[in-house]
Amino acid sequence: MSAQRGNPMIQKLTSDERVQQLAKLNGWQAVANRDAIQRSFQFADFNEAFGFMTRVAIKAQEMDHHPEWFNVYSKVDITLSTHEASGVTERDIELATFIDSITA
Ligand code: H2B
Repeated sequence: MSAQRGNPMIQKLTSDERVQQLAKLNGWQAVANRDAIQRSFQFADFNEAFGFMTRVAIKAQEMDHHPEWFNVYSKVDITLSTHEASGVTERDIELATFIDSITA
């Protein structure tokens, strides 16, 4: 496998580590049938939802770690997984922690 630009190889969390880290987050759940975590957000309207998405996008670009997400009007569903590790890593936990911090 070729090296990824800028990103050192990263390891999936073990299932014990994943349980521990999920417990520190706010409302994130393991996805069924896939090594990923997800949370749904409900905002007052599209303006609030898209403002939130903009803040997450800026952080994601800084981290070079990007969410899978789905938006309809005031609802945003986010799934986090590290593609190059095919699973949840500390990068997903870091991004989820940031997302929690701006929606507290
Ligand atoms: N985002 C996520 N969620 N997982 C990755 O493995 C990933 C990414 N890899 N954003 C990054 C970009 C990689 O493609 C670039 C080349 O660093």
